[in-house]
This record gives sequence, structure tokens and C-alpha cells, in this order.
Amino acid sequence: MRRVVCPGSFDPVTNGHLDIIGRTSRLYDEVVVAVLINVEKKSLFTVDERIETLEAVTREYGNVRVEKFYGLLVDFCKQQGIPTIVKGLRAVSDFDYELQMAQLNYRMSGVETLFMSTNPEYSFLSSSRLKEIARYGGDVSGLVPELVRRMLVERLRG
Ligand code: COD
Repeated sequence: MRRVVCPGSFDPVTNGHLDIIGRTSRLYDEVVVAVLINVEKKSLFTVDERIETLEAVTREYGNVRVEKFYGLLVDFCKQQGIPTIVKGLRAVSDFDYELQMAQLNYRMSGVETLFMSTNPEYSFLSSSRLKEIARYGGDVSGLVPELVRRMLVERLRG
């Protein structure tokens, strides 16, 4: 069985993330979406909220499982017995950071990282920009799943 990990913070999941997860799900038997528990970073949604949301919006793919992890991503991969990570690449700015991380992860564990180029339709999307737009009343329709749009409006605008 070919399995792969798609990691991230997903605070919240965007259509850019979903595009990568959906395309990856067509290439592998199972995709494990790994949500980082980051105690140092203040997040808008709790890890459990992010997991529930990811489960709801990836259900249609049929082969996606959502898990949380704490600590090193490669330790999670090893614990799950999964040798490959897939990450989305938006731009050169992502590449510098992601390349370093991929090389360190390989050096530490032998776990490989494969990069999938973003769909140009979503290349400008990031969770932090979306939160900023929603916080000031901007419309994020079409950039996140409808469920996430409603959650953002509720959380940020009361
Ligand atoms: N189009 C395509 N891909 C996208 C888009 C988009 N619009 N937006 C985001 N992505 C990709 C990102 O490139 C990333 O690969 C993934 O989706 C998740 O994005 P985010 O923003 O939710 O998540 P990040 O970048 O905060 O997540 C970082 C990790 C959790 C993967 C990373 O910090 C990690 O592995 N942490 C654990 C500690 C560790 O092992 N560190 C490594 C030491 S070398």
C-alpha cells in the first residue's frame, strides 16, 4: 500500500491545501494529513477544530486520514511507517525554506519530500492572508471551502 504524509498547520485549510491533498490522493492509496500541534504559535482554530474541518472537507476523496502530531515531522512519519512527504510549492520564496527542510528531514531520517507545484489559481493563497482578509470583513468565498468561510466569519467577526 502506497502511503504519504501531507503536513501543515492548516489554520485554517484553504483551497490551495485542498488542491494539493486532492491531487495527491489520486496518486497514492492513502494520504495522511498531519496537523502540527504548535504550542509556540497562537492559532485561530484549535487542533481539534482543524482536524474536524479537514475530515469534513476531504471526506469526498475517500482515502484521506487526518492525524495530529507534535515534535518532528519525520518522527511522525516513522511512527506511521510512511517514507514520503508531499508538500505544495507556491513560489521561489517557498522553495528556499522547503528545500532546507526537505534536506534536513532526509538527513535526519531518510524520509523523502516530494514537491507538487501549486495550481496557479491558488498560488497566492495562504492561511495567514485569508485570516487577515476575513478579520477586516473581506470576502474569502472561493478561496476556502464554504464551511471554513463560515467558521472564519463566526470566529473573527463575532
Ligand atoms: N498552494 C499549494 N500549496 C500550499 C498552499 C497553496 N496555496 N498553501 C500552503 N501550501 C502548502 C505549503 O507549502 C505547505 O507545504 C503545506 O501546504 C502546509 O501549509 P501550512 O501553511 O498550513 O503549514 P506550515 O507551512 O505552517 O507547516 C509547516 C510544517 C508543519 C510542515 C513544518 O513546520 C513542520 O514539519 N514542523 C514540525 C517540526 C519539524 O519537523 N521541523 C523540521 C525540522 S528540519
